[in-house]
Amino acid sequence: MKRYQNLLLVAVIAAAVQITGCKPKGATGVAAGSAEKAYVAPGKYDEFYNFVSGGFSGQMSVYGLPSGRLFRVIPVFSVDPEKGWGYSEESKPMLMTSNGFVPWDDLHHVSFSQTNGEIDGRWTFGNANNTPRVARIDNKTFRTAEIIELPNSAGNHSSPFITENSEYLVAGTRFSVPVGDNQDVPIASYKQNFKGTISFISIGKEHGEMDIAFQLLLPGVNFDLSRAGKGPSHGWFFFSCYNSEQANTLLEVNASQRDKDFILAVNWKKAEEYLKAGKGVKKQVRYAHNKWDEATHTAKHEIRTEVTVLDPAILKDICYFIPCPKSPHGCDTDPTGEYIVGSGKLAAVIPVFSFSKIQKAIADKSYDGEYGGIPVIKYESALHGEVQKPGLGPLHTEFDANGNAYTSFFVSSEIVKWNVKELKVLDRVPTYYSIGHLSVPGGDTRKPWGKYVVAYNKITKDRYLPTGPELTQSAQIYDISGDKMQLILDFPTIGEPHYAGSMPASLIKDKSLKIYKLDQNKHPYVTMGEKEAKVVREGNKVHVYMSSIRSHFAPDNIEGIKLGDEVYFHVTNLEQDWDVPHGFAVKGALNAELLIMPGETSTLKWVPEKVGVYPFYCTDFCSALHQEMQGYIRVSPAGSNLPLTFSVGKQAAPDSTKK
Ligand code: RUQ
Ligand code: CUA
Repeated sequence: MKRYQNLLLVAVIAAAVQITGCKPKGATGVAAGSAEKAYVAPGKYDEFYNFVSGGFSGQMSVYGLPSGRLFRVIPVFSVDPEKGWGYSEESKPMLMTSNGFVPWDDLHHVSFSQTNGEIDGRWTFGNANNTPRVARIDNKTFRTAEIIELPNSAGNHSSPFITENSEYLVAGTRFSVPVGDNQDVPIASYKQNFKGTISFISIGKEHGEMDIAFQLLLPGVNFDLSRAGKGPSHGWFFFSCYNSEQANTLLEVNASQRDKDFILAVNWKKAEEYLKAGKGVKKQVRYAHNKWDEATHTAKHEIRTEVTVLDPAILKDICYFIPCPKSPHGCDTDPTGEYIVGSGKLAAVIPVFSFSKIQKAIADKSYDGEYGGIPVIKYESALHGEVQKPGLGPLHTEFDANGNAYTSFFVSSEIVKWNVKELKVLDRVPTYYSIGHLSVPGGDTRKPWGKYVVAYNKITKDRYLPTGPELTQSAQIYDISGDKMQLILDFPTIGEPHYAGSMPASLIKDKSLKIYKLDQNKHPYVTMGEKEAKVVREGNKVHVYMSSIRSHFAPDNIEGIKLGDEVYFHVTNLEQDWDVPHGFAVKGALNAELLIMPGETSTLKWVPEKVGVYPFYCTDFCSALHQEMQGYIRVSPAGSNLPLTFSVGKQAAPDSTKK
């Protein structure tokens, strides 16, 4: 009977999910007069930077809050022809993996570096959900500075969550897979052969360099989301897991059987001790580590071959499972670090666990047996309490500084505010529609700034002008400064937003880089000034040392290229002024443009396939005479003996056409 009820609940919720939830009808949701709270006058700055994941676009976008104005799309895991990311010779290595060049991924979560549990503004991290990787973005340049791949992992979803002094980022695998030497096993042998792993990525104190410190080998469940402990729970990590049924097919039914799945509590300080004591096992693997070098304006790609694995089924006091109703998604720790909120997608309550009770349960061995060799703490022994009747389909929870939690409900399309200690629902507002994540500035840290909660919605039917079969995804900003949440603005987003984070503009704004200093440019093919511009042939490789400055290239006439040549345009932007990039594009190139920042060198590879004279030009409207910023390159037949020549400002004599 119980099982039948479960199936019924699943069916009801699945049906509700398909019709995209209970849509609030009619109203725009904005009360008169409240929209001006989102108004930032022309020429004025926003109060917060909002970094938003781009989902299946693979990128991250940066908006202002509360205006919702889009400032920048940062290319991370996907090629971006607008900025030449993944097209320039310098940036191609950033997208290399152990599988080769991967031009796309699925970025779900963002995370900021922290010091003492507060956002410090230095770096932003993002996860690749498909080919498991984590990226670090330098907040000074708004550019992806480093990408590390994760071996023994398949689908890096519970990532990249961070500890309160940026000791580690975690990356838990969504899909369990066979790991180890023999991976050619029947899918039906899931229960015997499939394993999940969680990677702990260390972050260099000064420069943020990422390295895989260790991995935990875990039962074959799906790890979904995660949060680090804070304050008293610093040293611990909490992960939601579903599919504790270990189904290998039709998960929508087969992974919804059990009444409770788990939250996994990980004592990473303990793991560190075991690591020091030499209890880790070194495994031979292959994974990419790619890093951008600011001096050479070039990425380096390397393959690393070793990782250390700890087995918590043997090293008993690293991991503990806590039962959590039902297919939990979000797993969020409150600012005090005492409370851990599990959000079961199919659960009728929100369970709140207590860190101190978890510690006591472990001390008292208040267990309900084991799962995959890991102790299972009794539900009641870990539980602080349950929020009753909160809504349908809880997904994620963020916090303000006053002891309140804000939980998103996908199925009932709403945000519900409740008090963490008392577990009382205080307020609810509709979202338009089917909210996924939500975000309060600093709402996942020890110091939330409160003020707003931003909803990231999956569906926007009827909110925007139609654009064919697909409509924009969107964000909605709610003012949470009063007792009642108040919708103040909708704005469309790029890709599908999953998680996002915000921080006060003051943490980044004055440190933001304005130019790259030309005299510090260590690119091997830099052109320091126009006099150094030249073209050099090395066999069939032709290196063009080109400079760009308002409003010409040097050289801008090149002859003596032959079919079969590979031409490398190394373009240095000589400008030393803020916001004066130059672009570079060649007719017919099987490539994107370059967009070269002041003081930077970028390289476009071009293999001409037809004889002719090809124009190239600057693509970025840089000056009044931008339209004049152009040149020609002549390509002759393979056997031609035309010498290689180049020039700028050499105007042909009136009669030169006669020769
Ligand atoms: S998820 S909409 Cu990929 Cu973070 Cu919950
Ligand atoms: Cu340089 Cu337009």
